[in-house]
Amino acid sequence: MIRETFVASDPKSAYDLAVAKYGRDIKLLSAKHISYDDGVIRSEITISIPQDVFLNASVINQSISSQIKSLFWHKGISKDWIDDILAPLEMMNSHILDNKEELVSYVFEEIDSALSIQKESVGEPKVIMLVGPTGVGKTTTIAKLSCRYQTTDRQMSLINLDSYKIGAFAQLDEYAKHLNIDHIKVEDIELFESNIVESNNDIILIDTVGVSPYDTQKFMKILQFAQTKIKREIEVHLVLSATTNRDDMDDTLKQFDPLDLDSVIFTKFDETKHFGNLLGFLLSNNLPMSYFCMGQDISTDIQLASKEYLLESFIGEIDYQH
Ligand SMILES: Nc1nc2c(ncn2[C@@H]2O[C@H](COP(=O)(O)OP(=O)(O)OP(=O)(O)O)[C@@H](O)[C@H]2O)c(=O)[nH]1
Ligand SMILES: [Mg+2]
Repeated sequence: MIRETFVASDPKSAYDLAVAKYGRDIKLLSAKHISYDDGVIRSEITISIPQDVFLNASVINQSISSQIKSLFWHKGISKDWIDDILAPLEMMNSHILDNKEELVSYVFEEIDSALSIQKESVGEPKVIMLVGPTGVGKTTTIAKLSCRYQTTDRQMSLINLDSYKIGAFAQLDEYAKHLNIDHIKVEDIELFESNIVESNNDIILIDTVGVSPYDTQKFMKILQFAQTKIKREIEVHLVLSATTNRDDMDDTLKQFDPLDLDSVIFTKFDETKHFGNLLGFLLSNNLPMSYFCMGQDISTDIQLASKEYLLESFIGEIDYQH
């Protein structure tokens, strides 16, 4: 039980104040008249409030901006980020802070301008390496990108650096044969470099072994490949599943950050309806996103990352009317 004291000119008025704040589920514990320093005698009552009633009332009595802040925190946007974007409004004591609807649209506009997209240049030569934890869909996404880039006249080939997982080569080779693209397995760094440097292919896609955020040994091997000193620049994209929780996304990023990541590709959009974690992750880490994948079909289930798509999916999660 939580206790609170109310003061008014008479006991009934003091009790009415308590009811106005907490409703009728309160219990009167004591009532007394007290002579105050200004010489006036007032009535002071003490009530007890059930915990759930107290918590509900605290939410209702919060300022609109606190309510909206906690709404976004609960959906995965970090406290620091939301505090920072509301700080200028609070400093100006802006009227936007008094209107839930306006405040929510303000936050959405800020999210929209903070997100960044890595532009796709389909027709340009490039070397792309996908990295990420196990099972997030790296190999499937390599196949999806091959399909996508096949629409250009560029020559393309695949390099497979996954010599760890049994059947890894066969998995990608199946797609490569289907798409009629060269596919080789490479284990040492010299062969890797010469393959890229001597290749006549404009587009080279590199698949890698899945690395848990805590497996330093496997990560060091990928780092060696990603940081080879060859003339052609290697774009490195981190692949994450949209279903991953925020702490694991953060640990994964910590692991892969030394690779100087170009963007994040999110897979398995079709397996979740909750995008707050993902959005909070992007906002806090200032990372561009490049593609969204939403299924297992390599010819259809990939699209360019889109702020609108993400925000429209997220907006449904923000119920600010209650
Ligand atoms: N629902 C859904 N499944 C996906 C998506 N992308 C990949 N998958 C599935 O996820 C599973 C793992 O995909 P892989 O491409 O083998 O994942 P990986 O990251 O290469 O895995 P490792 O090489 O073992 O680290 C397969 O069953 C894929 O069909 C997606 O966008 N949506
Ligand atoms: Mg794989």
